[in-house]
Amino acid sequence: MPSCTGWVFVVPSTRTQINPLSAEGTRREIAQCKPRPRPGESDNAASHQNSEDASYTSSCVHLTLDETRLKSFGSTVITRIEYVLSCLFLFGSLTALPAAETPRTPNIIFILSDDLAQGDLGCYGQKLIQTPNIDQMAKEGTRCTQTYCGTSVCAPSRASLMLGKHTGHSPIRANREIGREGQMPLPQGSFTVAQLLKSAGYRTACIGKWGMGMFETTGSPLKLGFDHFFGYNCQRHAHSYFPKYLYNDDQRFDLPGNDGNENVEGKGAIYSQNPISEETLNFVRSNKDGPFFLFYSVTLPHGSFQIDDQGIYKDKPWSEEQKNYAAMVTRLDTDVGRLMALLKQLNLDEKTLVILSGDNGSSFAPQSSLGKLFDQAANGMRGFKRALYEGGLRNAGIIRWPGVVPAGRVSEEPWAFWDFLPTCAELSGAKIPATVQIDGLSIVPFLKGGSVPKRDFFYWELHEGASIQAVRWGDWKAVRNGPSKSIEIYDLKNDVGETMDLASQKPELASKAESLMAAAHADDSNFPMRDKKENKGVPLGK
Ligand SMILES: [Ca+2]
Repeated sequence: MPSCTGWVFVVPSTRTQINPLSAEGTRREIAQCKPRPRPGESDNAASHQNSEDASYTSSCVHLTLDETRLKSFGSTVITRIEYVLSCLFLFGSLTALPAAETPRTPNIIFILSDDLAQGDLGCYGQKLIQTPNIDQMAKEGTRCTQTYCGTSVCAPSRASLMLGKHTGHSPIRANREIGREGQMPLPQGSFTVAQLLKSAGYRTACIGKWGMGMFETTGSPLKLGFDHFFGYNCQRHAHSYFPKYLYNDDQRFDLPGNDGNENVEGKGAIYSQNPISEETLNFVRSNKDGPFFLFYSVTLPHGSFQIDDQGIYKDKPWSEEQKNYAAMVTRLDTDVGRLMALLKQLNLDEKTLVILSGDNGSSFAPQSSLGKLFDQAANGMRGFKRALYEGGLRNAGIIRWPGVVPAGRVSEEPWAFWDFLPTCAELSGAKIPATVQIDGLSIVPFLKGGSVPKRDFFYWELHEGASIQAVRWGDWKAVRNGPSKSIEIYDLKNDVGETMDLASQKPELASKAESLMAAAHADDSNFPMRDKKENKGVPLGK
């Protein structure tokens, strides 16, 4: 990290309240969308504002949204950034530091789509939904067919990713709403991958959706290692793509003209993915001298199935839901493409590890009209969101880092979300505190062309209704759909669809699975093992 003294002061200009759609040519300042520099740190923004949407002047920093262009382009909100910095003497002194004094560790971007199905992507066999940019990313990197989510719904899957723990040890093991807005927070003492990377000098941002604690709780992303947050904190709030507001750090970021309707008929002036996407680009531009960690927790294509433009699907003979869903997946792809293009433009390709996945399997049953049309289960997996069969747990796993991660490799080697934290530790050189227990293993050797580490087992549980569990060791998979239910045994090598329960034929495997489940599961009073709902538990961390 470059050393420096003093502050760079960031001063938002005066905000005005003007209806964006009635004020032709008037730019309304909507927020300062840039991570705030901290004492002793430089503001890198000054060195790289060369794009057509950005200009560099001098004296304060603010982000403006060009309202005329917003109206003209309809679905595409084009933000314009005017960076103005005081303390130019500080910038001058920093640029004079020799590069050799700042050895690099890679930038890390984890793109986590919400409710994406592996089978939604062309590179995993999708025929109807177009995803050219993600397919290209897969060609340029490694495509994993057995990347496992933390579990099969949002919050606990994300907690597993953030904490490096499987759901037998994680403090979040179900989606659980707390109050009118927000979910059960990560408790005091949680140690996230963002805290880890921050300790190694990374600038960190979560942009998109959080869902693990509102700002006043112990689960606030801003208390757990993220320098910057932008988007939805609450999962339910994220059901609207035309929300009345998002959050910029912990401050409301109003989106005038939106109705906030969480149903499919929601409408508005600003599709939330527009400012969210722009903010990811802003963060990368502002931190191009790195290292940075971007947790791009994109809400697409989670319901409600709202889209501002059905694009190439508009005239398809499909239902509105089918057209909207396809357009949402393609919109995800388009914005991934924009991010990849920016990395290339900034010469960050070979300095940046990018991983793309989804937080749980498809939200559609294979036999539903949408599931059938898009044939998301074409790869033969059983189950979907909220189940612990492979269709609920396996997701896309596309890993790109030119020059390091093999290009064009397709791997069946399994790894899981809880491997991400120790992988980041090895990449960054950051130390995981001795008091922090994790379950994951670093997959850095795999990233570099080798194999995933050997391990005894993978484990999942979920407490939505009945407490369900699954364990995989080798090619054997066990599922128990409630503590009093029988253990099912499947041979994934020959039966990825988990169609033939071998428990009665192989009782020794059922016994082994029971032992593994017992070893992996730590009791948590918030998530007692139950056969039936309902289990509200006690809110943590208020
Ligand atoms: Ca989800």
